[in-house]
Amino acid sequence: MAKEWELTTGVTDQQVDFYQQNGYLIFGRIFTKAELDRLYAYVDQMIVDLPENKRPEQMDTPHFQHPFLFNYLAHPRVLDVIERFIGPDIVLWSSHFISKRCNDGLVVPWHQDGVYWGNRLEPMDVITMWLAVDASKVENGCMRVIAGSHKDQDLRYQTVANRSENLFGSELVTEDRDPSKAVDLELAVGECHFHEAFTVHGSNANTSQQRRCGYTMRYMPASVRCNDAKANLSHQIYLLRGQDRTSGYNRYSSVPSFPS
Ligand SMILES: O=C(O)CCC(=O)C(=O)O
Repeated sequence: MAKEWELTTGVTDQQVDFYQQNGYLIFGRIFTKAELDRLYAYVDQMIVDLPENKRPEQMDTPHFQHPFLFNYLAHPRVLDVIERFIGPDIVLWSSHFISKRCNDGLVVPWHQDGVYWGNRLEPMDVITMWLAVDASKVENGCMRVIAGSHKDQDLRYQTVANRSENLFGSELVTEDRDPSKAVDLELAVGECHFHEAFTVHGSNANTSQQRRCGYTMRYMPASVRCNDAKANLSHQIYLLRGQDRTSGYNRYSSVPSFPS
């Protein structure tokens, strides 16, 4: 019989400890089935509406154009969980749908988000919640992590060999990752996992008949300074809970009104 749709609400001290030690954590469901079904239908339509030259792995910062997504990004149940990891002052850094079509979904090369983001954030302290809009399994290219790798911030990168098969253009060099510590983060639909800004992670191509769509929801403590405004980058960040702790350095956008 199929497992019931149960919500995981509290975060135990053991889970926080596991996350801190390993740089990732497989969690349960934070959204109800009705909530997830609504998101599923919404992102399905977004994919249908994509321009021909845009792949469904590339739906970066969709919340800038789709306030509806704040139903999920700013949901009190999500923020209660995030608060256990980063404290009560919570900023939305970014979000990204990475949907891999069946049979031709791209590889996500091994990388650390914090290296890609460079000096845009100081200190680099971001937690990503990865929400399974579809079931995410080895066969359809679930996310993989190298356990404990978040403690390594001096790893080396190279240009990927086959750019058209990869979502990003650079990847960790082979010598700087330990495949014996790779963990496949399989999830049922609606479940989520978390990873830290320097956790080495990636995912294989989707060679199965099942789509693999995940929603990355990224948060940072309000003490992290965002240098985007100084660098004339237009990326928007939102203070979702608590207070600014950068003495006014950060510029926050107002959370848009969104349909409940
Ligand atoms: O969806 C994936 O396979 C990779 C996700 C990722 O790179 C991220 O969440 O930072």
